[in-house]
Amino acid sequence: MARALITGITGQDGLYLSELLLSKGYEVYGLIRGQNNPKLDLVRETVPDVKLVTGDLTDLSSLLRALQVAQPDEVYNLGAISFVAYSWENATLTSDVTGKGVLNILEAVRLYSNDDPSKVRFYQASSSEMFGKVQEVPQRESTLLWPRSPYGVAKVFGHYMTINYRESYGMHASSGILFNHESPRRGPEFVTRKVTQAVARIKLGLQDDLVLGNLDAKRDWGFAGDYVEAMWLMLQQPEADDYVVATGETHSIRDLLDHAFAHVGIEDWSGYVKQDPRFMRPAEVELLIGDPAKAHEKLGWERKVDFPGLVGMMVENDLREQSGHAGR
Ligand code: NAP
Ligand code: F7E
Repeated sequence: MARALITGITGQDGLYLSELLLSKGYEVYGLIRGQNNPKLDLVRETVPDVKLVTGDLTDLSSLLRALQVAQPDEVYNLGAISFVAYSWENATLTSDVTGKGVLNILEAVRLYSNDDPSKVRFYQASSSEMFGKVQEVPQRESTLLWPRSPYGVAKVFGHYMTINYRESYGMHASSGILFNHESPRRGPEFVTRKVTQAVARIKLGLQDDLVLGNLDAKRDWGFAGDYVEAMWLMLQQPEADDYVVATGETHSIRDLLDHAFAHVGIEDWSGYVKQDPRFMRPAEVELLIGDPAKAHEKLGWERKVDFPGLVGMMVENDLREQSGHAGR
């Protein structure tokens, strides 16, 4: 039975990846941080077969201990401070966790493997935020990186550190440059979930309006359940490599609003949406659109859920969740 250790087990991707690996017969270990993590119950309910080990990406010896307990064949490093807007207010912490945390786990894997590069395969959760002020459209593996936030800068450090461990120690270390991926499990601080939750609440009469920042930014949005399959596929390849995972389509926040409101029968959302500079970013990533050709050709990866399907799935989920509140 293959064994995997996942950092970021309490997050959106950690839950989907756990489900995928369990369905393939893996023994799955999840790294969980904190003395009394508020998401512990969620993980236990969603993926009861995952075994939890305590640890933190900023604490190298806790990572070594977790590796000794899990004895993994594959390590998926999904743990990070992942909210871009928050990263300006907490730049040092973001650098420590999202950047230096990658070095800590790579070093822990190297020490645990006793310099045997065939012992553990490693996945790093890199991000399209590394492209930032994009230097090429669409963005591919070779596109010059130009990050625009402390989060993006920290991810660039982790990306190059992953490549460096592959080149220096022969480690099977792959970096997945994933574009935005969303789901009903997405945190409510991200724009897709903020919109679908608000649309459901407006439809149910629980909320009057929705306050957002920049409506003109464009993102390449896919479904998280599809993207974790690409992570797994990367670690099944004979050679480690870097891959863009994206849909190849881009949509503005306005398009997202069109689809989400239309799903509940509201064609003109202008009276419900307000803008506030509080939600504008000091440096915006205006346009992201990825070229997933390499992932298609080498991994055989294809997305299954399209943009209208994704938005519809999220609105339906939020209508179900919020109708509980409406009934009270
Ligand atoms: P998420 O829902 O925000 O989850 C982040 C996870 O990181 C949580 O489990 C969190 O645990 C954990 N974490 C935070 N600080 C940690 C620390 N000091 N030590 C160990 N774990 C820590 O993120 P996601 O959407 O699932 O994304 C997974 C990964 O992919 C992240 O690295 C993210 O940056 C990257 N990524 C995401 C996207 C996307 O669109 N979703 C795109 C590209 C890359 P707690 O519950 O303890 O806070
Ligand atoms: O913002 C705009 C905002 O916070 C998307 C993370 O998973 O994907 C995610 O990062 C866009 C930006 O995601 C609001 O200015 C407008 O242009 O949903 P987001 P993100 O910053 O793209 C990447 C790939 C990651 O790696 C990250 O970890 O939406 N926007 N108004 C808003 N965004 C938010 N959050 N809230 C608003 O009110």
